Amino acid sequence: MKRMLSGIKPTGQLTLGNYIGALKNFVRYQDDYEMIAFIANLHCITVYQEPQELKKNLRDAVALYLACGLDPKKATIFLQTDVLEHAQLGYIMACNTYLGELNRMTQFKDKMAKGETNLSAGLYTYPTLMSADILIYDPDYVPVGEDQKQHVELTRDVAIRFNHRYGDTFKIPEPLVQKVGARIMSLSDPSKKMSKSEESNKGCIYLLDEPAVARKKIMSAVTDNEAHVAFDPVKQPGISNLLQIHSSLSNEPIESITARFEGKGYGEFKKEVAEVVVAELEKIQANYRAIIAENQIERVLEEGAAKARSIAARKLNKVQRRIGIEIRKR
Ligand code: AQP
Repeated sequence: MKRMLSGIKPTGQLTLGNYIGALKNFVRYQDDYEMIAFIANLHCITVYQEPQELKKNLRDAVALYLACGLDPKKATIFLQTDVLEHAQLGYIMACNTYLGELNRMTQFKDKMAKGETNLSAGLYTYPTLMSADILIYDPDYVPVGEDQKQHVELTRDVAIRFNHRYGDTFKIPEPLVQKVGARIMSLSDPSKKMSKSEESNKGCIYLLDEPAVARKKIMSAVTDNEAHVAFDPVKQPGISNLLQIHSSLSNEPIESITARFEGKGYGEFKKEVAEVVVAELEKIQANYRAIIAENQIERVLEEGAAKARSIAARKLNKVQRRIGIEIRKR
């Protein structure tokens, strides 16, 4: 069975973007692939997080993984910090990544361009830890949203370089970016990605938003003056974003939705998008409440970490022997 790996960093509450771009696919893939799905808590602290809030977000993220349908019997679910090998391989990856490569990463460049000050060194080097997160498990595929594709490409480059220097050690993973929903945009500014840490939360739907709140955000979504429901991300980015959200959740092709709304107004269209989103949120939230009540989180994380550790420890040992820093045979 081919292996697939992905993670989410709960720097806030998980969003509809995380669900459509990542989680929903993890659930679909877990039947056909050996799925490794971790919570990237080390990546969270590249930007300051209030500790109590972070703890809550981490617990909620695990509960939401399960609530969205990840099954711990099929998928390996764990916290990154429970497998210390990630950080150690991260350092080794940093030693095999060039500054020029990190300088080209658009996520960091965007933050610099916005004039953000006091950016941490961890934020700059986080693609090297991400390479370790991936390569330590030898996955065949890494499903990601559009914004993370560049980091998986860097991972491939570093793995190829490492294999060339030290001999065949890592499998070269493929990024998997879906066609619809790879980049869900903010509802209040459709030129920006829907992000957990968006300043105003009007543009972002959180998976734990009250249905009425989510409905209101969709009804207030920024659109345009074209007055017809069409998929045109350049001229009609807001409507196109709503079409992507609808289609990803309802599985109805975008052309079929636009055909049904021929000659109808945006209000009617938004109402239907809101219904589709709210129905999905209600399902997820009912599961979430049951998972919290059943206290499943600790057990799931413990079992997942044990499975992940056994793979990661073997790989780290192999890497360290290859590069000459390990002198004991294990
Ligand atoms: N808006 C989105 N559309 C589609 N996919 C998305 N993903 C995130 N936002 C969208 C995908 O979800 C996975 C986990 O991402 P992440 O939360 O670890 O990191 P991120 O992409 O940096 O998310 P945020 O919300 O934008 O975080 P902040 O605000 O902290 O920077 C990835 O596969 C990602 O592509």
